[in-house]
Amino acid sequence: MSDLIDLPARPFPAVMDPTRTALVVIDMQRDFLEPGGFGELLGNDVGLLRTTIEPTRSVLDAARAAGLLVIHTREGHRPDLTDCPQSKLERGGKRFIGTDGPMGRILVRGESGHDIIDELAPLPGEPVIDKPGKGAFYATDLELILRDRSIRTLLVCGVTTEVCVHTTVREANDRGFECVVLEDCVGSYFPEFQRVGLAMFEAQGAIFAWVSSSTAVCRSLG
Ligand code: C5J
Repeated sequence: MSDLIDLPARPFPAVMDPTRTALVVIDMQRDFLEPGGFGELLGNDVGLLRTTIEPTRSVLDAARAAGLLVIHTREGHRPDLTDCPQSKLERGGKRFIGTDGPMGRILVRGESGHDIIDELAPLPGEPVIDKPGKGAFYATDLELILRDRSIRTLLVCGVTTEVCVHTTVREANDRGFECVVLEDCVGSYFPEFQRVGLAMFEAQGAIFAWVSSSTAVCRSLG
């Protein structure tokens, strides 16, 4: 039996077993966090997402030191774009995915922009899930990897709060995983979406997630 942790969280503490907890870091890719990528081409200020880097780095360090399973995800597509639906390619009447940018072809696997930012680079042995959709469970082997390790709880960091983080947490919750979203480690290009996105997780008695912070996780794991 391992020791359970009462992680300070909203709307009430989240009980987690560290041996059955994974840290999932969603889409901390250059294409979302650095100038010239997909996020900026869509008209967004990437600076709003970059505040998540330092706290996520602290959580990564704490999770690695505590021996938690650490999983990274990347949103992107095959070079021939056969896994990118036309509807996604031409959303909003503009086409960015697959076109050339300063960091290579936008959201295409193997290109520099598609990769995870240096500050949060995966260590050898940490699974990296390449996902064609917004949710990390859709068309990936994430669930298989989590079930194989008997994981129950996911600590969730990443971008963007209202898109890939929300979609992934909803998918995880429906599969029976308990999700704790770390509020300073998830980011949105829209402050209003960040505020409401976080409120939605914890509403109605943690309807599909708890909300905690990097400090709470680092203290609890430490
Ligand atoms: C978006 C993501 N926002 N990772 N992707 O298109 O949230």
